[in-house]
Amino acid sequence: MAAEAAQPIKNIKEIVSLYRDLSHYPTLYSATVGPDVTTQYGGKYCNIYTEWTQRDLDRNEQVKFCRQYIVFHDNNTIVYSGACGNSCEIKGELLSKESLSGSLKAVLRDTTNAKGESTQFLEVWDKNCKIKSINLTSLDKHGKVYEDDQFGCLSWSHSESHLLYIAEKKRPKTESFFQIDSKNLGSGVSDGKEDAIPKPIKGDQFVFHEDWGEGLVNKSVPVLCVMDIESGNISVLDGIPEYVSPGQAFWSPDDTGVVFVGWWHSPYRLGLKYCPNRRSALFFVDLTGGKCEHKVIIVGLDNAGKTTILYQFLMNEVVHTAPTIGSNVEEIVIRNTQFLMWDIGGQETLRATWNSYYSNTEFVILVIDSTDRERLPETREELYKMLAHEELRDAAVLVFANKQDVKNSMTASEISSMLALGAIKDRAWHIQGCCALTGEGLPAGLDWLKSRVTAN
Ligand SMILES: Nc1nc2c(ncn2[C@@H]2O[C@H](COP(=O)(O)OP(=O)(O)OP(=O)(O)O)[C@@H](O)[C@H]2O)c(=O)[nH]1
Ligand SMILES: [Mg+2]
Repeated sequence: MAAEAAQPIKNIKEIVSLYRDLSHYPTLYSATVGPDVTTQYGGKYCNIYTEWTQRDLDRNEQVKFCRQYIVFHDNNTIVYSGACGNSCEIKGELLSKESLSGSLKAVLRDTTNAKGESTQFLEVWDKNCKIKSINLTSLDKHGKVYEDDQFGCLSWSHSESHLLYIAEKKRPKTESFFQIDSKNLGSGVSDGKEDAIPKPIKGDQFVFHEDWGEGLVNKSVPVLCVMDIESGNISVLDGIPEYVSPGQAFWSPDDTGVVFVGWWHSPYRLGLKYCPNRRSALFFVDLTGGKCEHKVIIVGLDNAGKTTILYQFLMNEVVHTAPTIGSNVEEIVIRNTQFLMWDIGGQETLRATWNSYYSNTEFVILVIDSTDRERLPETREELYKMLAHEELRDAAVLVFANKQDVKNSMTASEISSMLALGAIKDRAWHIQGCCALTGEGLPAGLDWLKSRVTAN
């Protein structure tokens, strides 16, 4: 045989026949091992689902088919294994994925509707039937789903209630400058949802959108999409940096977030396929609270101006205050950074409760009535008690020397030395003179907070 093989085949018929024979050998495309099932007699078995591709010379197509196997075992040895039934061709499936327990299967299917337009469906199957079928094209939350190996994915959440996939970002519709009637375009938008259709952008119909090219033509701005299987709701995740294209996403172990690979666009997209050593990194999207918040507590003796300061931050105006019993909490956003600020009542009897606010605190704002010389030692005592507290070990301290508008009030540097702030070496601190009534000095304090967040 070896000696014969060395002879080149010259007869074309023989070559055709050999090629036809060889084309019958399929290539394994994917395999999924199902969960172990214990039978009532104690034996165990599992299913293996496999997908194969094969050249169909008569149709001039690459066809895909599936084959299932069953494996009986006793944990150590295989008792029996064999194919279950015959192979069966798979058509129209762009992606498919079994859930972790093996009880459900998600399929992304491409079909052609009556008008000849391609339509994508996301389907969920169980052992018996198709239990969900969602027309992604008519929902119009995003463009085509990515089915490629580079970016594409179809990931089940551990709870098996959500699916994650990548799709092209939805683009606003465009039309020519000469388009007269922008309505009644018959653009294939079904279901008569006319209320919220955005107006097409005039003159943008030829705008070039750089794509990833090669095998990734028309893949330009991928977005992460999550489908809630129960409700059929689809959400496009935000919070992904604009300078990367996300792909190959999967769920974190507790389903509280999503991990993905992000590929940098710069200097240009084209070339990823044949130049795969492009800049990329792993990213994590936290789905619990959405954005990250920094916890701040505002403390100080009663009448120092804490509540007045909090509402100056929030509304830029002076509110009428009464002594705070308990606390006020507000979310303050400083140039895209969220701070959750807790203003806590400062009366003596309330100070014992301060420590119940300490956990996860990143910043302590200590407000001082700069006119109240007598009680500065009391403030100092409270400050050092706080700094010694374990839960505030990593917290930075911002001191507001408030009521600078009042004549003869102590200056920030006087207060700084009387509080011995210079002795604080284990954390960042800053003192800022201010007047809560006019707001003077408050932005400078906030800038310092923001700068500490960036520094960390
Ligand atoms: N002159 C002057 N008065 C101020 C200033 N800031 C606050 N005040 C006044 O001081 C008083 C006490 O202000 P609050 O903000 O209620 O004080 P607090 O620190 O929240 O007090 P507790 O809730 O009891 O802890 C109010 O009458 C404010 O109008 C300031 O910068 N200058
Ligand atoms: Mg108050």
